Amino acid sequence: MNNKEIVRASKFLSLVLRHDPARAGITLDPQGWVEVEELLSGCRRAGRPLTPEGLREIIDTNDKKRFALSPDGLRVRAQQGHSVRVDLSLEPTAPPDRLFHGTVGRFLPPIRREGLRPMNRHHVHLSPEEETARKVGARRGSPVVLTVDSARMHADGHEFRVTGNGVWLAESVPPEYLIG
Ligand code: HQG
Repeated sequence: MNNKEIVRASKFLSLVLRHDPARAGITLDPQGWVEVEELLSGCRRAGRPLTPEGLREIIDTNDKKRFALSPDGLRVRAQQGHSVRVDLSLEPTAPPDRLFHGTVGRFLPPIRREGLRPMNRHHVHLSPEEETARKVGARRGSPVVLTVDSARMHADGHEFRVTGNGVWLAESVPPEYLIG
């Protein structure tokens, strides 16, 4: 596949593995997994055919490692970003002292008021590097990076989890933990 085809197929996979499995006529198990064969036949039925090699290429080359194969190689899931309810079985983990969230200026008034909320996802997404957060914010306009005092949040009993591709998740970030 060329780069354009890979990006296009990867977007379709994000859609079915995170948000709308019915689009490919598949169902995800409670942990978000689907059999590779079921996914590939679903993609074919949906008019978006994908070979096993193509799927492998997407999993291996994806810039954010969005998808993961099960250890036995038979199942695949999205590593994060779901809007359908899934239990990724991630253990609470102590975060780095600071985490970053990228957003845009127009969201700042409600964020300052009520903190960061998961909106349509299940968690607030945070990153350990400022640069990554800047890119996340830039998807929506001129980016604003917020710094989260994750050390203090954690000390106060808030749980953090980290996905297989290094995204830190929190249920919310109350406004008092936003610095700067
Ligand atoms: C904002 C992509 C108003 C929040 C990225 C964000 C990321 C509030 C938007 C991942 C708010 C939600 C997640 C509040 C938060 N009032 N707005 N109280 N609290 N917001 O897309 O973090 O490419 O659900 O700042 O790279 O932008 O999909 O979250 O702007 O890792 O793999 O509400 O998605 O990854 O937007 O992005 P999103 P996000 P993938």
